[in-house]
Amino acid sequence: MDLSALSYQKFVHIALEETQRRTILTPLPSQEKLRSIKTKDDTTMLHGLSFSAPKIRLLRSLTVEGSQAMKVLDFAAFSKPEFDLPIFCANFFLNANLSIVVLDLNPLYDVTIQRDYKEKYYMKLMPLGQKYAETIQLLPWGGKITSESLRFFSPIVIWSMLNSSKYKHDVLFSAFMDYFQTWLELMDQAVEETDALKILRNCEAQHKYLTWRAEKDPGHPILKRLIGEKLARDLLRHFLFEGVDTLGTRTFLDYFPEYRCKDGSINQKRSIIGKSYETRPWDARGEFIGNEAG
Ligand code: BLA
Repeated sequence: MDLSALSYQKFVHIALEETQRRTILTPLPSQEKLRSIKTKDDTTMLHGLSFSAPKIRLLRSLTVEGSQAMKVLDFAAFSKPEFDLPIFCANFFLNANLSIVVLDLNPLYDVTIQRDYKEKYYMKLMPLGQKYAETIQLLPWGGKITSESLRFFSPIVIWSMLNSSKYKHDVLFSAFMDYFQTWLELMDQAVEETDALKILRNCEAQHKYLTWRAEKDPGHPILKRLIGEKLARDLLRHFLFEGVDTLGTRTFLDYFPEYRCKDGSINQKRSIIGKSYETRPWDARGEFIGNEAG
């Protein structure tokens, strides 16, 4: 597929415009450093933007564009810990053969365990998930995934892996905007928590999520190849998953001890359990129906 006409810049611009209609965005210092980075191959550019707002700790976007070989969008929003809002997560990867889509309001708490959290946010949102996964069928379940990732996904997650000729940029744009508008509405309605213990729990939950992604996100090898190990690490820890070094003190192995090697280092494999969930592991009511063997 010819990628030249496709760009994720529009996604970012419109999402930021919509956000500004509802709140006041303040640019964060991290965006100055990473506003644009030229890659080693000299044709691809990385563009970063990051903001905070009264209820938002971090709203950031990274695009990789330029060369015809690939396009990437990594867009996420994290609320301040006084709110237990889901994490807005859009990760799109596109090359000539393959397109990968992850779009979700990632739950702060594992919804298969914390039913009250699921009720609070997702019961109302099931029709939204159904719309793209079932009704229009243009973004079908992408097949087996890293099992460990699933606990960070919600019942309305769109996970899709398409060959690029089937890829529909405009459908993805409308799904992205639907999901982001939903997140902005949740933000509007969110009431500040005052219980210090609950705020601490929210903080820790975000920290666990950041710790997972800063270590195991599938985009890392590409970022390292494009900009080198050192800058990629900087980008991950101080930009994409900013907060990983400040919101908590527990380490990756504290949260995910199953990754500990005999010598005490972190197992480099993305998954210990392996890939599973061939089909969508939630039903239309958001009940978990998956098992790891499936
Ligand atoms: C693949 N990206 C994937 C996959 C998932 C995600 C689930 C399928 C492979 C797998 O099962 O691991 C995304 N995984 C997530 C997200 C979470 C998670 C969002 O756990 C959140 C909790 N992807 C990017 C960026 C790049 C990228 C920035 O976000 C590139 C710069 C690339 N993702 C990318 C590639 C693949 C992929 C190349 C396919 C190759 C592979 O599986 O390693």
